[in-house]
Amino acid sequence: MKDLIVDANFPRTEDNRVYHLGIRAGEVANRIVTVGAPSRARGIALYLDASPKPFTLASERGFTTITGRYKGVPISIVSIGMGYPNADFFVREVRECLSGDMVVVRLGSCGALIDTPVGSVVVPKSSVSVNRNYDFDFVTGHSHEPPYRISKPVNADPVLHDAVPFLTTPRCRSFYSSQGRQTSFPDHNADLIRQLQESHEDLGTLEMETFHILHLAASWPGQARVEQTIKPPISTLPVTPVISSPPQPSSQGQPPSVSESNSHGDLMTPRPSIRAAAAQMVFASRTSQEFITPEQVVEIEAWSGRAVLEALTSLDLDQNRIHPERGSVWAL
Ligand code: R1P
Repeated sequence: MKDLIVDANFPRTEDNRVYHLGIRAGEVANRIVTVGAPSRARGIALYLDASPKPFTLASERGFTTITGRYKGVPISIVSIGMGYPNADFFVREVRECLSGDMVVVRLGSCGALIDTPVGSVVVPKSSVSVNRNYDFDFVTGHSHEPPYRISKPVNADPVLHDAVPFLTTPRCRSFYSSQGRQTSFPDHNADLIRQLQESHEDLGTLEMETFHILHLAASWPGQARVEQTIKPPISTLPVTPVISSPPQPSSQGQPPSVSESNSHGDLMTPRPSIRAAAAQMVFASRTSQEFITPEQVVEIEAWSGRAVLEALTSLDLDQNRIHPERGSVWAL
């Protein structure tokens, strides 16, 4: 860390850069493609307009943000690495850098449980979470607890659903144990995929970030409520629940925060939204055990990346509900 941080609650630098992504308002656009690998982000960015020259920021924590225009429409490509904690940093920190509506499509890789060849793309209508249960005794295998917990589904925005089959996609906390892979650890997961398929008959793919992105989008104030089945942990200690409230809108003369304001800096009504969906490139077939080749990766990332850019930029967003161009890195 080389910059002075001025806020312990939502850490930012003195010039308003968020702590992990390193960006500030005006460096991320309302339409966003998020990917796992920086090379994928750079590959998709090759399709951006030459002018204005795309802005690129690689943060110290491994996030890369590339912002420019595609066919004239402002768009960002953000590489977040792997796992739900990084997805969490991404959604929360981008949201605080963005006025107006936020529209996110994750373009990630996955393993397919259905009989679809590697190199195809699946667009899930919803996602469930598979969580390793730390209260299960993985050493002895004796426990009143199940080794894994499976959540209820959370839905994607219906934006990408027209052209491809509707499937349910679980998000798994880990690549190995929660995806039913057998390793040297006693993961008690030999039956996990069968259980998943029994509980969600249209289960299609396994990956690690989609559920959390969809869940945060659905949890954003003003969005449809998401139901959860995950039980709270059992504690033997007395606990006093404390419910925190989000900061109140600026009724006491404070200007609205970036995340609740419109392109004029005024409080936006209705509130800014977050819409999220995912497209998942099948890199591994869990039925045939086939794995994608490097040549196929180049090919699939190119055409699916372009398809996601097209899908996002053809979305009709209200011009009064987008981040101001003035002062932004996409200003012409
Ligand atoms: C595991 O190899 C990683 O690949 C998948 C998983 O979700 C996990 O992040 O997605 P990405 O290719 O987008 O990283």
